[in-house]
This record gives sequence, C-alpha cells and structure tokens, in this order.
Amino acid sequence: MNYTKTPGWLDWYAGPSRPQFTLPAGSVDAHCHVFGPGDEFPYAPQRKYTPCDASKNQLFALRDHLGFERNVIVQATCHGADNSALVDACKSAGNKARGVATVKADITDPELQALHTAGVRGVRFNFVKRLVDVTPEAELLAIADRIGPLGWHVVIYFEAPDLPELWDFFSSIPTTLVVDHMGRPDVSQPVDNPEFNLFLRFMQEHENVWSKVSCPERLTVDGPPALNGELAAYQDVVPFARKVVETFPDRVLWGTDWPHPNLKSHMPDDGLLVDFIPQIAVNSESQMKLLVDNPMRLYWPEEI
Ligand code: 0GY
Repeated sequence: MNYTKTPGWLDWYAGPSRPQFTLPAGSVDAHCHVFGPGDEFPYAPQRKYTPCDASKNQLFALRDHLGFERNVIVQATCHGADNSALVDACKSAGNKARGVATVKADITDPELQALHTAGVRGVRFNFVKRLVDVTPEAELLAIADRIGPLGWHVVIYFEAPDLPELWDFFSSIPTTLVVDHMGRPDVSQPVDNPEFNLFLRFMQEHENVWSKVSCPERLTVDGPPALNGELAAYQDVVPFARKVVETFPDRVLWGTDWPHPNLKSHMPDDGLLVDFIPQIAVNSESQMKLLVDNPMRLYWPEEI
C-alpha cells in the first residue's frame, strides 16, 4: 500500500555523527520506535499521522552506530493496537530488544503470552490528545490488571498541564509506572516552577514511578543546536533532566526517541543526542544507572 506522509513530516536524519561520549558497555536505548515499513506492516486506519517508514534494520544500524547494545521499542500510535511491526522487530533482535505494546482490554491470555514470548514487558497508556482518542480509565485499569501478573509495567505519556487531573488515576495503577519524557515540562519556565515541582512530587510520593529523561529535541524551546556547537545543544532542557536524574537516580531511563515522530522545528542528529547524556548524568556512576543498571532491572531482570 502506498502512503502519503503527513504534510510537513520530517524524516529521520540519515548519517548521524558518531558520539563523542562513549556509552558504557551494555547501554540500552530505552525509548525508540519502528514505523512499518507500511507495505509490510500497514499503518492503523485511526492514526493521527502518517510517518515515513523506519524499519527494524534501520533501527538496529543506528543502535550499533551509536554504541548501544539493546533497544526498548515502544509501540507508536500510528500502528494503533496492532503490534505486528514491534513484535517482528523484537523477535529479529534476539535478546537485544524488548517491547512496550498497545493492547485493548479484550486481548486474550494466549495473545498476551505471545507478546511476552516476543519480548514485550509493558503497555503504553497515551493521554496526549493530538496522538490518540481517549480510552476510558476503566478500560485502562482493566488492562493494568491483566498485565500485572506477567510482571509488566505501564508507560504513561501525558502533557504537564494534565497531571493534576490524572494524578488520582495514575495513583490507582498498581504496577510500576514509567513516565515518558519527564511528563513534558515547559522548559521556558525556571526549573523550580509549580508544574515541574508537581511532577517531582508525584515521583517523590510514588516509589513505583520512573521517568524517561529523554526528548530534549522535543522539549527545547531554544531550538536546534548550532551546527558547530554540539555541547550547546538543548541547554534549556538540561536543568530539568539533571534534576530528575539527581533526585531519582535509580528510577530513570534514557532513549533516543528515534525516528522522532511529529517534530516540526528540526530533525536531530542522534549522535548529538547521545552527547547530551553526560550533561544530565554527570558522573560515571549515574551514567551506569541511567543507561545500564536501571533498564536492565526493568527489562532484562533475568540477566542481572
Ligand atoms: C514519542 C512522542 C510522540 C509520538 C509518539 O506513539 C507516538 O506516536 O510516541 C509525539 O508525537 O510526541 O515519544 O515518540
């Protein structure tokens, strides 16, 4: 099937630089996606955007180029609850990939078990209105009940202004909860702003809550780095991510977010994104936790 990309769609950046920062051995890119290819794995009819293809082999090539050993592949909304592309990527990666799926409450036990065998270890609940239609909270709780016994966790994606109204619902989810992109703080504000303080309090009061300190390229308002100014990249995001890493060193994850859906301002060089890491995890101990120990504990506990 031929797909027409969403107007203005930015394709992922081919030819990323080699990072100056050497990732610790065994590092995990804990947030990335595969898109299609659409001919093989059709995009969902209810999708809110049509991306460019981003195949498993292109993801694995990036993994090797950047120096990661493993990926956690998160089901993208453009595939709805059809996890075929994700499952295919996880299976092809051998033990080097885990998945976070999107499922409906009526999924059968054998279907859940098949996802587990393929490497899925979590489900994603998305509250970003431009990406999905609302799923009733009762249905989400029913899903959480189904996946808990498998030892899976729930990944939540929401915008910072929505945390107050979602607080009680999130508090009622019994599994580990992983927040995407720090709950999308407004980085034009000082780090000590009420909205971000609420997010920090949410993590403080809920020991089951983790955060991905990812997506500086999505959160920045300063815009893309100057071509010759790698280390100046995304400076406005640094205090936020660093605060979360330093406050909750054992509950943070990092990922590239390749192939970076729905970016409007620029497409990042993934090598430069890796060079962002030592600015937010400033010593080797916190880097090991962020990149190796924490994701291994969550996704490959049997290997520790
Ligand atoms: C991300 C962010 C976005 C999209 C998706 O599943 C998705 O479509 O996650 C976004 O547009 O903010 O984490 O990739």
